[in-house]
Amino acid sequence: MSFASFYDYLKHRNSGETEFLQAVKEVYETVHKVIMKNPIYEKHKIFERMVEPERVVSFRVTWLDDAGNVQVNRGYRVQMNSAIGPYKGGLRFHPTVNSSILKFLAFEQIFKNALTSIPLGGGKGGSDFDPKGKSDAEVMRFCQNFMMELSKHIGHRVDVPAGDIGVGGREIGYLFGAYRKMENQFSGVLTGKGTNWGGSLIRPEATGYGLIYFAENMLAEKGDSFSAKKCLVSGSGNVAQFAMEKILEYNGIPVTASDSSGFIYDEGGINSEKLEHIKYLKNVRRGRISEYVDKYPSATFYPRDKSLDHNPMWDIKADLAFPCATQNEINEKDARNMVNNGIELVAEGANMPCDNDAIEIFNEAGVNYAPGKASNAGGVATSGLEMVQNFTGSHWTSQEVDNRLRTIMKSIHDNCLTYAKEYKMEGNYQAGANIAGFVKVADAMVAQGII
Ligand code: NDP
Ligand code: 2IT
Repeated sequence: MSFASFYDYLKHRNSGETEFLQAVKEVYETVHKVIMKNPIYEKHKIFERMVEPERVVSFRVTWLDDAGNVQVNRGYRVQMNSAIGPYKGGLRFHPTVNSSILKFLAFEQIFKNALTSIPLGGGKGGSDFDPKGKSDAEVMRFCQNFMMELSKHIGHRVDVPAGDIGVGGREIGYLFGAYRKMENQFSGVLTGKGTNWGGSLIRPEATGYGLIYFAENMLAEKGDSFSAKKCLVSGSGNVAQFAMEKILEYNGIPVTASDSSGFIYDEGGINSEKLEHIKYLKNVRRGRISEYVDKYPSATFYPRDKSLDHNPMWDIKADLAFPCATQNEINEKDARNMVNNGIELVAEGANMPCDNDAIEIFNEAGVNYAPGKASNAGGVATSGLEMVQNFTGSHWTSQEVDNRLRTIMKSIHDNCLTYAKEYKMEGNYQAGANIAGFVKVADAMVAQGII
């Protein structure tokens, strides 16, 4: 099928699902020539099958708020592809969650998980529930009611959810407690668990650390390093915090952090002490990044201005950029600003933070660009290591897990370059990641027949 007719077919079947269509288009543009070269993929309709979830469940979640009012939310699990392993992927609790967002995330997860070299299929789930401003008791009641339905569809050999935006250690605890009680079973059904009840050391750090290990490999490839490099980081949650921690360890200088209300710019650099304060603000107080300037008045807070067609944070002159908040946070205009300011490298901590126009601009300008499917895969890879520890009843040291994470990130990096070279797109991590992930899953689907 030609690209144009495939895209028409896709739009017709998934009308209005803009994020899902965007994610599929991005992959299809790079794997199209692989499909053309291998008629077996076309014959088996591999790509048409990959864009059709194996199963989607959508369910009502009813819970009582602290005032005794009944609240109704919608829960989902998208089980996208299990050709190479059980469904695996996070749960997102955010008011913007809908079927398009979760299908895009589950679709990307197929290729990301294939890159980790651990046998994991692709899935994603979540709810339009907003944990912001809710008490611990409200979050607990929501999680218990969410799990009442989700538990029917998951299992440690079937589908293993984890965290994502709005789902961290607290939520995983409540979800795991509810599952254990309902199923009368202590199993590795979720990852990101506490370390004294089946969790892996380094899982909380893994996405951010893995991102910086990946970027370090990209820089090393060009004979460069993090030393004294000014870094733009967006977000201030799990991924952003541990990315900044590792940047500091490598002597880079993070100068920004953000949340949905705006960003802070600290020209002098966010050092370890300041980063500890961000962790306290976001994890303990569950406050806003704007409060950073109360303690460090030499920094500036810029409130989010929705009337602008770009984000001024990406217009700050810097060497490296790590978008770690959410999808579509870098558009064409932002990318142009970054290129004009001489940005050297952009590595995605978030999923799909750069839109397709922005990626094109980076590629044309020769910016060293890493797609999230490769550069943020350290989180799910370490979830895979947590599953291995749960299956074998072992508990590895931080050093052991961290060493494995480093090795995995290096091998994903090298694998991207190998595949990019094979398909004559040397140095293109985007093409390399998509093709490497695609080929692995496609071959498994062919081998397993028409199902
Ligand atoms: P967190 O909930 O810990 O943090 C999310 C951060 O992004 C917060 O600072 C949040 O601000 C900000 N944010 C969320 N939505 C928006 C928005 N619409 N506009 C601006 N800022 C926003 O989530 P994570 O750090 O875990 O996830 C960040 C990204 O990384 C996501 O894209 C996620 O899919 C991806 N990812 C996460 C992995 C993990 O292991 N956790 C693994 C791989 C990828 P606020 O506090 O205002 O909501
Ligand atoms: O986007 C992601 O890879 C995650 N949110 C982590 C998924 C996982 O299963 O650890």
